Amino acid sequence: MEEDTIVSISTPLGRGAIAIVRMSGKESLFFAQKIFHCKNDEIVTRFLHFGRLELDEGEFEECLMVYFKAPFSYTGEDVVEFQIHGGVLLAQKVLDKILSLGVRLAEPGEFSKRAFINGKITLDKAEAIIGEINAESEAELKNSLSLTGGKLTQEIDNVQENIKYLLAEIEVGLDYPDETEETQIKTNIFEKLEEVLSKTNKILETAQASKFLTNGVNVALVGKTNVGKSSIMNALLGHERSIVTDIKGTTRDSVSESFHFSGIKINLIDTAGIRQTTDTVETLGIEKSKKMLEAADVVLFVLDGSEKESEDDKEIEKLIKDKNVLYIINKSDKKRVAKKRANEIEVSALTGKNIEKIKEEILKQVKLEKLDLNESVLANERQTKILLDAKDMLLKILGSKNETLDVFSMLLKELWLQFGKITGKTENEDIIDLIFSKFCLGK
Ligand SMILES: Nc1nc2c(ncn2[C@@H]2O[C@H](COP(=O)(O)OP(=O)(O)OP(=O)(O)O)[C@@H](O)[C@H]2O)c(=O)[nH]1
Ligand SMILES: [Mg+2]
Repeated sequence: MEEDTIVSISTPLGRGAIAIVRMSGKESLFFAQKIFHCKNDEIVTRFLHFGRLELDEGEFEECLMVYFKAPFSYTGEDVVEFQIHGGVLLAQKVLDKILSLGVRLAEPGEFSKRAFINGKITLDKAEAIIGEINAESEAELKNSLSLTGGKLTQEIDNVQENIKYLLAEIEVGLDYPDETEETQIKTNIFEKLEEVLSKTNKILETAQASKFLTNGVNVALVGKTNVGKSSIMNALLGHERSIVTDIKGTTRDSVSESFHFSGIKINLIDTAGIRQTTDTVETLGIEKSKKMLEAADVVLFVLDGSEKESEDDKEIEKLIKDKNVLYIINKSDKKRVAKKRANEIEVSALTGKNIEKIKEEILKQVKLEKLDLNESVLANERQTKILLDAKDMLLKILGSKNETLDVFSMLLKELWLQFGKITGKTENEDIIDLIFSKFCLGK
């Protein structure tokens, strides 16, 4: 249990009807009673008490106070919450008063860190809470919620359990060294490890989807000048974000804006039309367009359907050959001259034809259209990295069939620890600190 008592304002700073100032630690009640007084000063755990909070000399705030006695609180420690009237100044004043008693200001995420240390939440649940606090779009929120549901914890616990079972089996084998038995044990180990590998791969597959749910899908509009990239950007957004003219080279810098479709955030980037030019500013813009391409999850390659394809188009096609590309054949209100493409959508920014279809196709490209959030086990970036490393370790073990049981025992212990990094069941200080520093203050 941590020694000192911490405090912070737990509600968002801004105007609201109420604000909550929260303390956690062994001496929470002791400090609270120095400044808060209610009828008979009798404090009962988990009851709301109406009373007066002493601020400056002769100045009071009438408020509600609740005391959660350890271990029945969010952090697992003694917790006191003051529910005061809203407003930044008042909350700050209460906070200052408590700090002046010798209570320490909580670091970002410290309440949740203590909850984790005291076994109230698992590490992946804590991360999911960070996600909920920061969730922007609906899908992102669902993603966090499914993580809080603890599905990942369940899966990882399961994997760790399997590995532990194998370790036990090896121990028995070491006690009775017999040639045939050793071969038997090894066969069994490899069989089980193959299962662990396929489970790991399954979780990793959903991890990609998870990244899109959290950060959105990056979509770049590219193409030569005047094909209608900016017009399509505006049509997708439903308002005039990017400047449109019939002059070639109108867009000189990248323009970005996000919108939501089917609960997924789509980050659109309109880029400068790519062509051979001697204009310095335009050249810089074109360079930037090429960079934007790298970060794009989906490329919308815009072509003017009323024109024959040019050299510029061919150049662009080379640039995007490794990308996830949708061919957008624009100006379908005019006579079609451009050749047919396999993965094309005929659209018109002018009439709005098939603009909604582009949105649907984007989700299809990143395989999000069929994603069942209730079924998936999702993982965030940190967890994905751990899983990828675990997968490497697994492949290495599976590739070294001739090692002795002693060596396997050691490798499996390492593997067990590796999986444990996801849920925190390894007690590694570093990961814990890293995760909790991402929390916002007061959570
Ligand atoms: N007929 C027709 N004209 C269009 C359509 N979409 C765009 N245009 C016209 O094509 C011209 C160029 O449009 P922009 O959206 O500025 O093209 P851009 O690709 O962004 O051009 P740059 O920024 O110069 O690379 C404008 O005059 C638009 O009005 C369409 O679907 N049909
Ligand atoms: Mg433009």
